[in-house]
Amino acid sequence: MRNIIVGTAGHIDHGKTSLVKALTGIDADRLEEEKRRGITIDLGFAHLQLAQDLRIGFIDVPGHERFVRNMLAGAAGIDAVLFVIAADESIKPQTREHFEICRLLGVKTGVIALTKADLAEADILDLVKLEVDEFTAGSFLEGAAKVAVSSATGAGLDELRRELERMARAVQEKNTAGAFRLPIDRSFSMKGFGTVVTGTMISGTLQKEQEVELHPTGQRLRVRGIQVHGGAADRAGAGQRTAVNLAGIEPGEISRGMVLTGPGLFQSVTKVDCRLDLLSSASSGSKQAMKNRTPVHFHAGSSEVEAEVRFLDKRPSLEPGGSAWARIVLRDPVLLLPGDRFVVRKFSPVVTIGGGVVVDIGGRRYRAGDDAAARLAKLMSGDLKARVDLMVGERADGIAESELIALTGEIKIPVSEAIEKAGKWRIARDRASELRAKLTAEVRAFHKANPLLQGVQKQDLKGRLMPAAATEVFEHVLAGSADLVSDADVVRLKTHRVVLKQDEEQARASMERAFEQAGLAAPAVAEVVRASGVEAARSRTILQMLLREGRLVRVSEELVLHAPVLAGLRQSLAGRKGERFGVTQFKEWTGVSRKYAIPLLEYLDREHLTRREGDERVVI
Ligand SMILES: Nc1nc2c(ncn2[C@@H]2O[C@H](COP(=O)(O)OP(=O)(O)O)[C@@H](O)[C@H]2O)c(=O)[nH]1
Ligand SMILES: [Mg+2]
Repeated sequence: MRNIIVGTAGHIDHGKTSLVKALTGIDADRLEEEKRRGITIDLGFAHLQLAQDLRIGFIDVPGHERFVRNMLAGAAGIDAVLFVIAADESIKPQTREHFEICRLLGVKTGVIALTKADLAEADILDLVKLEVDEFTAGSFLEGAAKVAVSSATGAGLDELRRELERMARAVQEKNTAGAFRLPIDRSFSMKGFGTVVTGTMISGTLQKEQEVELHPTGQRLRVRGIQVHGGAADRAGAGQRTAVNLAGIEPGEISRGMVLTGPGLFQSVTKVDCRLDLLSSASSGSKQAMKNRTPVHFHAGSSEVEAEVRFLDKRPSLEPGGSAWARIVLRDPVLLLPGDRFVVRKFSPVVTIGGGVVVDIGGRRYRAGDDAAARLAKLMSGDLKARVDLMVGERADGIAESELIALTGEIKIPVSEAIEKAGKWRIARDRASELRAKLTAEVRAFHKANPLLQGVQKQDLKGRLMPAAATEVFEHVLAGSADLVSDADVVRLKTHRVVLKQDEEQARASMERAFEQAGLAAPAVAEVVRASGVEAARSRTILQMLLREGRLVRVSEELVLHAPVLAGLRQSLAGRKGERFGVTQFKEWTGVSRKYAIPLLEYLDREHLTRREGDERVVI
């Protein structure tokens, strides 16, 4: 099933609502006040099954200049426009304003309905057609079908349906495979259901019972039920008008402009870097250049928020008809993603003056000398891979995949030659190489300063060169090094061997001999260090080496034994399996004093060679 959203547009009283009713049988003026006053105030909705595999959802918008903000909330989600111009009135102010809004929002196609054809003579109709051609020349509506219709007589409706179908089959559908996103345009309470919100699903799919996140509040909510174009459904997809019954929230807590997404993916932002286009003075009626820090009303999706425009290309102002790179600072956070279109309106009088496309939501802090314009131009024109490459390249310690998803709005982050994958992180290949070179240099310097040590403690190394990096990234960079190896917590050069100088070799031999000759009645460590023949620091390092290599074994804080001596003790115990003995007996067997016997026995217990049972022990 193809689902296409078509919005009406055009001046008030030109017959938009009547035409939607004539096409669908549905009166989109749903409010009591609308019916009483006979004008559209807020968005209305209708749908039309044009063919078995093609459904159009209509969003009927108000034409009155006072309700353009409501029109904007609906127009943001449309795929195509049903552009309404009354044959007896031709082009009027909101014809122009709605047309400009459609352009700014990036609407790509449409059908032009010349309504109230029953009220216009043939020659007038021809004149209007000429005016419309001139008006739409060079725009997305150039060459669009123009159909003269009358909702009063039904004339032209069949042709209009055919043109709508042709257009709906040609237009690109919304992406159901993308990240789920539903800008909310209504929230109300329904008897027996509770809170219901509606909106045009602009991307992805939604399942019943799924968890969703409400933006900008961040609340996690459960989808209790779904309706698509008025009928209950288990799921809804991009391009469908969707009503969602939400558990766990009051309707008053939700308002137009909020957005539902999948949980934990995105964040609302207050800083939006964008390409801003100002309308020409002819189409905006505004002859003034826009100054830096101009306050505006910012409209995107179904949201509207006060904002301030700050130029990023160092210009003092922007002339009507011009374009600039700008950061728009929003008074309240809004869920926006790159590629989203927006419209800005002036404060007073409130008229549409421009709009554009969101390029970056990262809120990067540009420094003096940064070329923000060049960076944004790259982000705007690049494909996803190029954009990801740029974003990863900007992070010295790499960037989490989840952040790339949040910054791009894309669930599948592509891999590229320029990037290394480090678990759930990405880091630029160049940067990883640079870090590896730095790590190698650091470890080499360490070896030079500490020739008797095996290597650098891993945590020290990270602290020195990649203090803010995720462990995953550090480990990845380390593992990818051709020169470094890490044994447990120590990192060393692959080529590093501890080489002793002659006096150190002698000290090593004499220390080992001291322990060997003393047997179980081992000498005090401090005494051996002192008698080694080299100064204490080196001597202690040599002792560490002997321990690390297993030539010596630390039995307790004070007691270090020569390994073969300890092996001998193990062997003699092996011949006494099952025997019970006391401390006195152990002293007799081994010939050591109590001072040695106690730590030795505790060591044997720990090693599971003996088991303590009251005052006695059993050889296991
Ligand atoms: N004669 C005639 N009147 C129409 C036609 N379409 C709409 N109208 C009338 O024009 C007025 C405005 O129509 P409406 O659909 O509310 O205009 P909207 O403001 O663009 O939605 C209403 O009184 C309609 O009855 C038409 O094709 N022929
Ligand atoms: Mg209307």
